[in-house]
Amino acid sequence: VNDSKFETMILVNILKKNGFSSITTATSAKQALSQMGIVCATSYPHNLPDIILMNLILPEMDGIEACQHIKNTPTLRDLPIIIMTSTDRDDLIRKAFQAGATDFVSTPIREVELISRIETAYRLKQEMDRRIAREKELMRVMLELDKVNKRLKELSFVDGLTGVYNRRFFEETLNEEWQHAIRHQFPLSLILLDIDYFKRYNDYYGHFLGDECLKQVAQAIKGSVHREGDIVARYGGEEFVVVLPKSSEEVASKIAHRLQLNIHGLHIAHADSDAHPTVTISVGYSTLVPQVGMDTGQLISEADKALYQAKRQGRNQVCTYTP
Ligand code: GH3
Ligand code: MG
Ligand code: MG
Repeated sequence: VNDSKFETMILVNILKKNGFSSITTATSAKQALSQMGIVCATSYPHNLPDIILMNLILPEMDGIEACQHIKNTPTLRDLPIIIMTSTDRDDLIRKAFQAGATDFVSTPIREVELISRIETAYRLKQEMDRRIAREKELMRVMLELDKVNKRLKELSFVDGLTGVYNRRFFEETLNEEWQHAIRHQFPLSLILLDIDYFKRYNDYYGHFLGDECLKQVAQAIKGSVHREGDIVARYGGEEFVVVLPKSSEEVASKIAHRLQLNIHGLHIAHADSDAHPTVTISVGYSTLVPQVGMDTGQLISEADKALYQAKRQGRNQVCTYTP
């Protein structure tokens, strides 16, 4: 960038002689900025050079102001700018550096000095570009890793066969809900359910259909609870557990009966069941307002006792815990 066509011609000759073939010249800073597509600091630049060689003194907009423009454009911040100046005014050189100039050469140009400074600036620019590319790649890999970790965590909480939460997730979440219920004195309900005569189902229909049945039952249970915070998990084998935070006994009873009805609604034939010609479940539930000094085992054990009672009374039914 030089307003003297004669000086520019000499400069271009020197550069070409030293192997720089792609050279764009401008007679003013404004022209140079518009060649790069910079209309204002926010406009998107294009046709970018690797290095800008610019006079300090220019008509209209001088080299210092042009430096500021370029450095204020985020995508151009790292573009090296070598200022050419004949001035021996240290204050202007200092200002040019403050405005973002990378280096300066004094005029009249000494070829060896100019080429050495261009090469150094170019090397630095390449190093900078490599570093930015590495940082971008690192960022991309980190985001990818983050996604994979989240997915892994999700998977470690899900039962592989049925797709509902696993026992580990159930235990962790029940503990959290328990503490929450103690703090706020909310009721907490827990439903345990077990498929009736499932061993016979396996024996009669085979393990493969047994698995299919488990999946369908799990999905039907999941589809029976709708409130955010409710948890459906596989407790083990053909037993499932439903945690209902902030839920009264009435709510638990309603959902327990809905579970029984919805499993009925699957109409999965079970020819060897003594309870019903299709797959059924026995359900036990309990509700309590947790107190300091009690633990989650009490709630589980109460629901389990209720479930046992449902089994003993003939299966295919819902029982609540009675002390
Ligand atoms: P009850 O009505 O008293 O609950 O009888 P049950 O036969 O359902 O109970 P039992 O505990 O005797 O048998 C449970 C059966 O569940 C035995 C086991 O083979 C089966 N089971 C447990 N996990 C799986 C599984 O992942 N896949 C299949 N297909 N069967 C399973
Ligand atoms: Mg069982
Ligand atoms: Mg069973």
